[in-house]
Amino acid sequence: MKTRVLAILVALGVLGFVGAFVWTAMRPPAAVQTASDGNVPTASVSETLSDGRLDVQVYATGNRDVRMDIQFMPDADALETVGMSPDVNFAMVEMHMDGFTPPLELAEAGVWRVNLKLPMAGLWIVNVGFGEEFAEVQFDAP
Ligand SMILES: [Cu+2]
Repeated sequence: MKTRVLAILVALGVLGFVGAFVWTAMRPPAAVQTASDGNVPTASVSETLSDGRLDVQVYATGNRDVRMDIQFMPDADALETVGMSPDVNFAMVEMHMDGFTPPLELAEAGVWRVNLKLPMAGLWIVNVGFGEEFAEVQFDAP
């Protein structure tokens, strides 16, 4: 009698164990967020400069295409940066290759956008700032 109860318990245990595996295999996969869909930044950086706060988001959307959003929120007493566009420079990491400055598109006051195709896929570094002060972020561009 005791053996039979034990056998049933073992059988139930095995059933639960197998069931958990089957459930894992069959349930719908969790949504995977990838940087390449253009909604989640590939890289971003926020820097507090002496005149305000600078936020940069880089979206490497594949095929060497890159979009970059820049926001600058000047402090109330900002003097230097009023009406200025940030300086932007792209360069490759660990490569002796000339950097370049892409054209900036002014979306609204303090908001700029960059759209470009990089000359090469790989690890890039971008500087965004005003004069001596800048934010720097690295990203991998497929
Ligand atoms: Cu290169």
